[in-house]
Amino acid sequence: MSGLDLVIAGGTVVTAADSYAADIGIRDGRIAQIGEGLTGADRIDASGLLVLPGGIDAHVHLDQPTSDGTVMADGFASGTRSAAAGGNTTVLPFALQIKGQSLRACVEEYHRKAAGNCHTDVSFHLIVTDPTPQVLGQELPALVRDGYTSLKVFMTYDDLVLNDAQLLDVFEVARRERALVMVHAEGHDAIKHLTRRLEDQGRTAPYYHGQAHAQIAEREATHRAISHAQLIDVPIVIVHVSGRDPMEQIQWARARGLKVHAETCPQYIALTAEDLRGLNMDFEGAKYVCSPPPRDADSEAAIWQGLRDGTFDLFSSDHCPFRIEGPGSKDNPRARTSFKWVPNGIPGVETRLPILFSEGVSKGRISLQRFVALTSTNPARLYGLYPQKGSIAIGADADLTLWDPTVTRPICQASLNHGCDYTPYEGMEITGWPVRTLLRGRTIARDGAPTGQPQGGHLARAISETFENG
Ligand code: DUC
Ligand code: ZN
Ligand code: ZN
Repeated sequence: MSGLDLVIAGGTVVTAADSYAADIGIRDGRIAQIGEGLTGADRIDASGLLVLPGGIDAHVHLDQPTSDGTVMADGFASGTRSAAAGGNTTVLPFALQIKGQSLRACVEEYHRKAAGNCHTDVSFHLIVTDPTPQVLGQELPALVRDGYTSLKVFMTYDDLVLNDAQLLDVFEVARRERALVMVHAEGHDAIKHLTRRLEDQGRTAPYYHGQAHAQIAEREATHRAISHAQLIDVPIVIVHVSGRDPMEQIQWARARGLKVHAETCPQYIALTAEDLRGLNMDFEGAKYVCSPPPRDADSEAAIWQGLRDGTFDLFSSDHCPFRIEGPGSKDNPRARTSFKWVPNGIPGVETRLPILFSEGVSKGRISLQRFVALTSTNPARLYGLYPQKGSIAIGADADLTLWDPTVTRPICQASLNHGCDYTPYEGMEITGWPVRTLLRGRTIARDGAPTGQPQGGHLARAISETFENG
C-alpha cells in the first residue's frame, strides 16, 4: 500500500523548467511522489491534460472601500470562487490603509473580511497611504516580521498618492526590513493637468480617461520610481506596466544592474484604448476604464516581446471589479459628468490564465514553461511563497490545475463566477481552459464552476528571494 491519498494519473506535468509525462501522488495535501504507475486511495485521470502548478494571482483587489461610495463587486467569497474557477489556488489581495488608520488595524480588518470566506489561499500585500513615523518606525517593521513582506505605494490618486519624500522614506524602511515595494507608477500632476485640459474642452466621456492617463506620465513616474529606488538601493516591482515607454525605463534600469521587477496584465494584451470609445463615445467605454489604461497595437507588441524576453517577471490580473449598472456601480451621476469620476478597475481574476494561455501558448507566442513562470513560479519566488507554492515538486503543497489545451470556447459573462455584471473580454475566443483546480489536494473547482466550501487560509510569507540574490 503506497499510503497516497490521491493520484493524478496520466497527465503531462508542466513546470517553469520542463514538461514530462508522470503521475503525481498526494499525501496530506502535499506532493509526496512523482513517478510512473502510482496508486493511491483515490485517482483522477488526467490523460490528455496538462498538470500545472496552481495559478498564483499576485495582484487582486477584493472588498476595498472607496472614497466615493462606489462598491467593489467582489468580496473574498466571490473573488476567490472566481479565482478558483479560473485555475488559481492562491491570490494576493491588498490590505488598503485609509489615511489616519493604523496599518495593523487595517490588516486586522482585512483578516475579518477574509476569515472563513476564501476558496483559494490568500496572502495580503499592504498598501501604505499614510507613512507616519508610527507606521514607518513600528507598524511596518513588525508586520514584515509577521509575514506581510510586500507593500504597494501609489504615485497618483488624491487619497492614495505619496510625494517623493514619502516614497523615499518608505523605500528606506523597505530596504532595512527587506520588504518588496510594488509601485503604481503614474505621474499625479501630469494626469491632473491633462484631465483639467480635457474637461475644459468638454472631453468628458470615458474614452478620455485613456488620454488623461498618458503613457508619458507612466514613463516619467516609472523612471522617477526607479531613480528613487537606485538612491536607496532597494529592489522594487513596477506593477501593471501598460506599454513600450515604461518598459524602456525598466530595461534601462536592468541594463545598469538595478533590481527592478515588472508586472503586466491581460488588459495590456487583450484591450486597446479604442475599447474605451464604447459604441459611440458613450458610457459603454466605462467598462474598460482602468489605470494605467490599455494602449495601442505598438504597445501590445512590445508587451508580448517583454513577456517572451524576461522584461516581465509577473503576469497578474489586477482584478479590480466594479459593476457597470446599479447602486455603487461605475454608472453613477458623477461619473456621467466626467471620466475622472469613473472608478478605475476591471475584473479579470477568472480570465487571466485562459487569456495568456490562449493568446500566448496556443498562438505560439510564449512557451508553456514561460506561461508557468509568469503565472505561478515567479510570483511565488518574488513574494516569498516558494517552494511551498509555485511548482510541482516533492513536499510542495498539492496546488494543481488540470488544463485542457484543446478546448475552444468564448469568454462569456454568463459562465463567470465573479460578482461583476460584465466582462471586458466578452466573446473573446479562448483555446485552452482549466478543467479542475486542486488546493492542497482537494478539488476547489471543476469545469469552470467552484465546488464545495471555502478551504483557503491566509499565508504568512517569507522575505522575497530578490533580497537574497546578490
Ligand atoms: N491600480 C491598481 O492597481 N488597480 C486598479 C486601479 C489602480 O489604479
Ligand atoms: Zn495600481
Ligand atoms: Zn491593482
